[in-house]
Amino acid sequence: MILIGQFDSPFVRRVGIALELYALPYEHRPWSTWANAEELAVYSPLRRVPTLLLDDGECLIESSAIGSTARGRSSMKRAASRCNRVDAGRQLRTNNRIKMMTAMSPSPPLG
Ligand SMILES: N[C@@H](CCC(=O)N[C@@H](CS)C(=O)NCC(=O)O)C(=O)O
Repeated sequence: MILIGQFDSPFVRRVGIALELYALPYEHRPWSTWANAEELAVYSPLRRVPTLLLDDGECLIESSAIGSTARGRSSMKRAASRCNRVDAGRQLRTNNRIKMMTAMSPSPPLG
């Protein structure tokens, strides 16, 4: 899967965090809706991010729809897995990537 969009967008962050938490592997292309408008239009005619390209070539827009798809794929992956142990190393890497994404948020952290 390929996630298109920069993490300064709350919608892109939302999707990035979901993919991390669901442990779904993805490539990130931090394209700008302005600077990369023409490349983006190939996948997202409205030139909006987040845009998620699935491995079968399907292209999803709208963070809520992408989140639902990610949740569905995660459930399928877990069902297919014989062993569901928590991998502490992976959990730490996930936490660090999420921290990196949220550090790009222009608003101060809550709480
Ligand atoms: N409802 C959309 C909102 C996405 C959105 O507004 N993305 C902004 C970036 S934060 C965007 O692509 N703006 C460029 C434009 O609308 O031309 C979602 O949840 O994915």
